[in-house]
Amino acid sequence: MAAFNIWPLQGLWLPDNYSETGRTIDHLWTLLHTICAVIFLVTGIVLAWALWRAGTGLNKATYFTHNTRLEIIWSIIPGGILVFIAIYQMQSWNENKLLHPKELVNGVSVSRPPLVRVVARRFSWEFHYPGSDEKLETIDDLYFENEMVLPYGEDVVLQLESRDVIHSFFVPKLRVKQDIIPGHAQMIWFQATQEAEVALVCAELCGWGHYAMQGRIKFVSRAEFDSWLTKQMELKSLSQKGSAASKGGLVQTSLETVSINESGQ
Ligand SMILES: [Cu+2]
Repeated sequence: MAAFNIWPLQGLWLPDNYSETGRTIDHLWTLLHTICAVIFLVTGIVLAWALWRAGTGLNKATYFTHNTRLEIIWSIIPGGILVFIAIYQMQSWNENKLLHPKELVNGVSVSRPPLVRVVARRFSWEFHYPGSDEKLETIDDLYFENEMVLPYGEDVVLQLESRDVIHSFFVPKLRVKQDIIPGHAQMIWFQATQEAEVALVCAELCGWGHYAMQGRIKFVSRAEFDSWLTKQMELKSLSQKGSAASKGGLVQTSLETVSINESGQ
């Protein structure tokens, strides 16, 4: 893996990145693997040198119980590296996990509410959008399965929940991975940089159908997103009016009304 940090292999390991904060995660990934590669090379060279010395017969075998100076050195160096990594990654951790995006409402800065409620269950993804009342978990929510449309170029907050066991919301091209614990609503956020279609998978072994727990996320412009959402609301109210069977229930409509420019991927 370390070899993938060295030209001409550099860039072949990680998938494309469409996330604003993904760059810092990729940078950390490269840094950590470079540190690992250096340690691997240095220990390999020392080991080869020790074997060569033993083979020449220059050294007789000796026995000693400990070497205080050596033990201090090999404790301080790895300890120092770990402390450096812990401090160096703090900004990235804050951006991705602690600093919930804010927005201004009537001049007051408040936490940005979730745009979609994502419910994981064995073995699929449910996506619930607020309906015309702009509130989640009400009767007019829109419901889709395994396909989600989101706007790019702005912070998107998602509310993750599980209906049954532990799942993990993993979008490699956004560098997002978050465990979902039953009974706990977990917020995540990210900002996509461009129009794209990316894969969503479950990264927590959740049963026999785990492999099939896959979804798609389409990123479109804010204008396209708004018109798509309005259209879905209209379709839902039409369907509720027209069908007694769907009274008070959830209606699943197609996402095919949103076109994605394939070259944007
Ligand atoms: Cu799973």
